[in-house]
Amino acid sequence: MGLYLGLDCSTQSLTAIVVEIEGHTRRVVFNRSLNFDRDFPEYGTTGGVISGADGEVQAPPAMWADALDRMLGELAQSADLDLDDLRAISGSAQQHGSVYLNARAPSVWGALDPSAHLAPQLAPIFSRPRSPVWLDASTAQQCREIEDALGGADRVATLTGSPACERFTGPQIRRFAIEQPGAYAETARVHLVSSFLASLVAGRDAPIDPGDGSGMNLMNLRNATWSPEALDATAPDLAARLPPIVPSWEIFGTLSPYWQKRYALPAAAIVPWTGDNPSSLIGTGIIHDRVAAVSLGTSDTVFALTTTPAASSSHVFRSPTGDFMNLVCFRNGSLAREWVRMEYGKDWDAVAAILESSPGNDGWLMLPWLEIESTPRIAHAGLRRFGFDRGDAARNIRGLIEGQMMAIANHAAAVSGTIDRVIATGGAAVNRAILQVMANVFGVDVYRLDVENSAALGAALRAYHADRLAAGEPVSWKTVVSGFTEPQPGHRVWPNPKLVAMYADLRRDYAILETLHKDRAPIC
Ligand code: XUL
Repeated sequence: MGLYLGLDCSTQSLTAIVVEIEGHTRRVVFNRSLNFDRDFPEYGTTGGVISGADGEVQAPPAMWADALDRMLGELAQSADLDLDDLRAISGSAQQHGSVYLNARAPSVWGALDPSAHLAPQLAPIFSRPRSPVWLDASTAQQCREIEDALGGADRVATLTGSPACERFTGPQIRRFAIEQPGAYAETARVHLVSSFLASLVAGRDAPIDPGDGSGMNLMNLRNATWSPEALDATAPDLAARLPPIVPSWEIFGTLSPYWQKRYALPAAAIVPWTGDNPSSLIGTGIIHDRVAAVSLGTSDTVFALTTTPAASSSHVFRSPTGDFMNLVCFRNGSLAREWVRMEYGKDWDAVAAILESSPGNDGWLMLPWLEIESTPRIAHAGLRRFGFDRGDAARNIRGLIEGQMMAIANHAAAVSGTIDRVIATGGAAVNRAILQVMANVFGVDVYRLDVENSAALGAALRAYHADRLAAGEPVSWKTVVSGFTEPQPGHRVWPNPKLVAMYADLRRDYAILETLHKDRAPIC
């Protein structure tokens, strides 16, 4: 029996999925999540992060290490698993966030005491105790400076796959280097969240994979190497501070002696970690043209695999298959949905009933920018209501969720010219009423997959792919995902043709409102 572990460190939680693959047996045998706020209250996070002044949003990397420790402990105690069969481990993490380590890190994680918890032992390695994460929007000035140095936003997008973005790693590093030059000088290594956790698992400095590397504004998208001119435009001596970039499937180590001794785990192979979106690409089985995935998580994202990057997409990343993926990211995802539900005192069943009772919100629209938004770029947070006020619970709830779905569908045109089918994933995908709105707004079938956390599943499947490749028995991506990502008939949601026509009109109105209001402050 072969067991493969995939971990996903998202904004709010750490998830572990183990798949068993042998012959025709393909099943998920372990699936558990730890929630940062609930299970690690001592770190004082809200939604997994700590917000500061001037758009700063950070998280303590020690919390992620703590969660990793507890999760591997729980895995080791799982009576149903024979972990001697654990062959390979990979993972994914929220993209763009960065972890700053001093020169002591390699000696510390190479000599950890297996009888003691991980997080306290890591205290001496951080040159910056908190990591800026993807929600951080404090780097507008650094984005402008990087774009000026590299010849403008289009040039940065052509070179790195995205224009300079506030949440991307390069602008974040630049702000740190300029504002805290002493701490930057002490920084020997800048990791992504993904490569930091991969380092902890392997007990050695991990590489960055091209999928997550493309979310940094530092990597040459075409050849997946650090771009010297992007590095120069960002911070001094950055090349020496970045890990190497290696192919997503290149095994770089084994589970460290710390974990082997601490939890009696085997020396499983460690496969580079990637970003949650590239990992979800695998975990949703997006290996075909004309299929887009919509991930409804802390961020909402829509993405699709492509062999030729689209100039119109807001972001082009490398995919773990070695191809490319187009992606659009919306900052106002589950936290905005949760907010509107709580604000009007409803449970999710009541929200579903409201969505079903009057699709189209009687023509009234909302621009759902509860927080500042990344698509389109909205600097002034605040809901924009058209035709109703904040007292009307049903119209606010419908307005927000329908608005989100219209925004996703309108911007999805940039990731894939033709979309015949949508695969929905992420926490909110379990809500059938939301998927019905999505199907009607997109005008195509929407499928939900059995496994909710497609990023963790994708990581486990990537571990399997890399393990077979290293064994000289390569497996096609189609085979890798089969048995795990086929849409189940019971999870299919069909569009209603009459509502599709109505939403087509509303989508046009929504697009006009979005254009008219994106540079204006909220009025109500
Ligand atoms: C993508 C993005 C988010 C994070 C959080 O560009 O910023 O989707 O990866 O999950």
